[in-house]
Amino acid sequence: MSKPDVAALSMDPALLARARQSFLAEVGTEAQAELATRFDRHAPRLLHWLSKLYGRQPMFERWLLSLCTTLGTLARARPPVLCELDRERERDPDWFIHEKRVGYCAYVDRFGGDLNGVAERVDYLENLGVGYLHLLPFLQARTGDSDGGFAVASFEAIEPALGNMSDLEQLATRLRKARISLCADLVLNHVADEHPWAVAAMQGDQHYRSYFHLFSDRRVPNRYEQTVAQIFPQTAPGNFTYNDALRSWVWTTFYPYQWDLNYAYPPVFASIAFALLKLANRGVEIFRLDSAPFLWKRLGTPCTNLPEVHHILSALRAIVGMVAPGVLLKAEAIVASTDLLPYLGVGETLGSECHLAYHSGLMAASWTALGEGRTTLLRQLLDSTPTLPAHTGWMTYVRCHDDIVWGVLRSDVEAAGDDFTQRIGNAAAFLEGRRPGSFGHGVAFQSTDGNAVHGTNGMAATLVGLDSADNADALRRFALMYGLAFAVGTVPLLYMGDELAQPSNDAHDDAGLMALDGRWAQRPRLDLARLQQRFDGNTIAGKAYAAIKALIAARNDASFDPCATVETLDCHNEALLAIRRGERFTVVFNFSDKPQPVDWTGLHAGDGWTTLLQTADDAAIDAGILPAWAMVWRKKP
Ligand code: OTU
Repeated sequence: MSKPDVAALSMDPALLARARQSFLAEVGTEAQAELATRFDRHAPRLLHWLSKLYGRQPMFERWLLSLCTTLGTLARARPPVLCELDRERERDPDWFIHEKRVGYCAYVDRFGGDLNGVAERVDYLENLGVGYLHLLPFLQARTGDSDGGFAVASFEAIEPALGNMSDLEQLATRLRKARISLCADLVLNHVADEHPWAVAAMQGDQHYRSYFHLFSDRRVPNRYEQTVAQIFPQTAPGNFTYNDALRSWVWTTFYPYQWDLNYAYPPVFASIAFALLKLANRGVEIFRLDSAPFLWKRLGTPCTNLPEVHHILSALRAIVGMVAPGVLLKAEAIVASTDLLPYLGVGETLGSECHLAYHSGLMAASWTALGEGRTTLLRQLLDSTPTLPAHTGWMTYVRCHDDIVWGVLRSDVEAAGDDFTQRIGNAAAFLEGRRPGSFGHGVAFQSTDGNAVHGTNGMAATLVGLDSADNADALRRFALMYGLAFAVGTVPLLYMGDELAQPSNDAHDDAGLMALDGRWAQRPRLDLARLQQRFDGNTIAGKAYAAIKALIAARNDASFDPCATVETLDCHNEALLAIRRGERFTVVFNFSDKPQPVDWTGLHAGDGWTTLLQTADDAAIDAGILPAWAMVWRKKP
């Protein structure tokens, strides 16, 4: 697939020439050629989208030129080692795909205490086989509740309890030596009410008041509320919060202390772009664009996934291409599958949006399959997942710090002709231990009404029942869920503690947090006792650790082609899911509680194929039987 023709982009050539001058001003002759090439490659797209978004604003040209001047300054400030990385990755833009990197996601404090503590655990990650570390928000957060750091009070400082900027740089360097890319959250939809922009707005500064969506009375908010969904309907109902100092209602999609930024005001875009690039210059290699779907609002719409969101992301991508081309952008868009692909760039933003996106629908469908004991929805999801645009990939995962957001499946369930609340409500209730035969001990999130489905909380081990029973079935369910993520993802993501089968959080000192926000159930501290047990095959931790290591090893086998498209195969059995990835790699998963026959020849993975990984005894497999919740990875040598 080719990039959209630069000539087809609309912008004023005279303005482009002046922007080029601003960008290249004061660049030494040495760097000039390289930066000029990057400008010529990416700036037409930047100007195209920015003109579209902001071209009608007064002073647009002056703003744009000053933006380009600052981008030039940030490009010049980029440290030489990172410039080298940029060049390498420009030569090989698919590096993150064919290097078969496995991700790991953790809170800084819960994993290592602080940034230096994380640095001390780099060996652990290296030995595990991780090539990508996503640290949840570590920038300075507001005091008191901060939504786990997602209420950012400063983009320029580290949360004091976690360290400082120099610790961050050292950690990034240490990670890079181990070939682990550091991924950081860029919370770009909102800032904390303590952020200097919010404080200035409260002091009446007109410029900063424009950073937010403010309404003097309820008339307009009421109209928005008719079409905008609620993320935390119980703990933070509504999307607007009245603030006395502002004498206005302020848009707060999430918690009342998280103020949505107004991207219709150009300086917001510039401020966020600079924040991103400054962190990139400290060594952050990947940005998780938190809550990306919410960046643009329009009356009468759900105010998610609007076209302008994609224009903003495409403009950010162009900026990254100009200043820090080694950096990857990852969309956190927990949306219906049909709305998801555009985040990887399709149509007018083809090849120029995010490099990676979470496949949240697949994650939720895999839990549905486990809850239902059948794979129909999962297969439907996989079959309807469009082919990835070139140079992009899916992040696949089993659990994360958030709940399993069931709503992402609504349109798929309805397309299957089923009632969403009934079908998904049943699967969720099963995983939450509320159905006969349940093995899971998850907890419903944001819905006390037993008939409503919103989200489910819990660590993977707890949801598969590996918390209460050290049994082979539970372990197979655990491996099955991770097996799916590892078999179908471009970059599969491990969630901290899962490699040791840590159950949901039951720490007494977290009780307050959990009462406030149930998602803390899946945010335990790293269990050091389990960490010690990881090589002991007689412990649950040791078994889980071995299972994860085996998955990483199997992905590294030559038969596993990360560039190949995943296709499902027909098993004529709803309990099973079979996938093929390229010519040499096939996996069959049994999501049911009963053994199922498998016809390897019928799946064209019989003669001449060997087993790469299995979670059942040879005897059963040789007899053509896949035990309950087992999987077999086959390869053609
Ligand atoms: C993201 O969440 C983060 O992952 C959450 O931890 C934050 O609370 C939230 O943003 C606000 O910063 O925005 O696009 O439970 O999955 O809110 C989806 C719902 C998000 C989360 C959802 C998600």
